[in-house]
Amino acid sequence: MQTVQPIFRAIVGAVCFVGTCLGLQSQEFTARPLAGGLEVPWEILYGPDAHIWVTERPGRVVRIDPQNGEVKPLAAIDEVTSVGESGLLGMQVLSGFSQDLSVFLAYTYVENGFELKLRIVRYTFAPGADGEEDRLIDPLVLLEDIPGAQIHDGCRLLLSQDNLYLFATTGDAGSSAMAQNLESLNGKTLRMYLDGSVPEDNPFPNSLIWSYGHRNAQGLDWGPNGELYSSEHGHTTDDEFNILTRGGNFGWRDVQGFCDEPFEQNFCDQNDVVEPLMIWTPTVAPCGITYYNSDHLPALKHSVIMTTLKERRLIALHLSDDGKQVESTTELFANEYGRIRDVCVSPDGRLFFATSNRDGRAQAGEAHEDDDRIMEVVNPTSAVDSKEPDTRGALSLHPNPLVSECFIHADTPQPGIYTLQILDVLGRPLRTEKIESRGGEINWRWDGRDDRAVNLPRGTYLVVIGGNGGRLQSTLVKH
Ligand SMILES: [Ca+2]
Ligand SMILES: [Ca+2]
Ligand SMILES: [Ca+2]
Repeated sequence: MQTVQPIFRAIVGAVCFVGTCLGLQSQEFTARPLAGGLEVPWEILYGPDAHIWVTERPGRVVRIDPQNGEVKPLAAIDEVTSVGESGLLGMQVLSGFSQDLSVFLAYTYVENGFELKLRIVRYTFAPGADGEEDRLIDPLVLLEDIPGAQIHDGCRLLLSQDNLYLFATTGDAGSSAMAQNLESLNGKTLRMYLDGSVPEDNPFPNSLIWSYGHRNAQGLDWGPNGELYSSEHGHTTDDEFNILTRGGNFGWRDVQGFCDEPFEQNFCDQNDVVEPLMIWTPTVAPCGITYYNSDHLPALKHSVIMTTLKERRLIALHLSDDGKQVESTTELFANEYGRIRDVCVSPDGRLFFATSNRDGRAQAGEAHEDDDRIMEVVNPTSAVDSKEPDTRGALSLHPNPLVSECFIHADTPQPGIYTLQILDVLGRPLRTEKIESRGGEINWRWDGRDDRAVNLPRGTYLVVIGGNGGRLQSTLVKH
């Protein structure tokens, strides 16, 4: 059994139990609507095309321009059956830069007229030529026939950090005994190759199961040191925040939350149950999560942002330096926007969340005419105001798109040394330069290469210039 520091448990459990969590005040933050008129946006993620990709539970995929909120339909998946909590759920987008985009979708469908099942499919993104619409084509079924239900279908998807594996959470589909049954794929975290086959180094031979003993996990993201964080719905008590470990037994249905009841202790000792980092009783209904580590919203740096449906707020879980514990929490937007389903972060640290007021669970009067919405978190104390990025007119890139080189010009109010970085779409620095501002200007020619002088493939990049209290940024496309 993995243990949790008893003192930590008492502090966090007790303090959050009465709703007065440690940490920062939520009044610092406001939110602005980016796009509305959606229908139960379930997954939102920041795509390699610098758009927010959205699944809507009835079966649609749309993309949203984060600059102006324009909603661009991409696909309607006819096979989706959406009843209760089921429908089109998780999504991941894999950018191969010089290759096609792969789009992974998880959804429920009906077989034999009445059997609800879960399927994971990989599509190819086909850019529209000559004014045609972009499309998703060539569906390849990676996994199907997982028993579904109107409740507890999972299914959050997450690519591994090396883009070799796909992780998926499955719910117990209302059959709680399945969670401890290693012959069943319900109530599990699954790990597969990108063609759906079983990795040889999975913990159980010839099985997609990565971890088990889950009730219905709907949040999944990577931490700073490769931790696989997950949020999970509890029954009437014990919503959980976990670090998923290879082959780990997370207890459901025999154990809820910590191994702290006499009837749980025996099972925990015999089954090496992994305890959560944190629990919520009464339950909050946790859903999508994302690890946040940007200076754009400095008060949220190095935290996991967790959405909640029932509690209708975001909860920032501030992590210890090693990412292995939650040290304090900040609650944002309590009851201001209704049910909150998912979050995503742009490479430059803009934080977006999706409301879920049309999911059939909202209270009377809670679903407004323009629900559901994508909102952006705005921190008035932040140096960069999301409504009016200070990039316009101050940073120019020419030509953009570039083929071989690009001239980067910036007006800098302060003299001094600045750091110029070329980042990939995941925010990873590829090229870093220290540049002096002369006469209030920076001029630099980028040759399309990274720090190792390797010519970078075509794709979307981010140019960021920071220093002396300012920050400029802009998106650059390399052809
Ligand atoms: Ca997300
Ligand atoms: Ca558990
Ligand atoms: Ca317990």
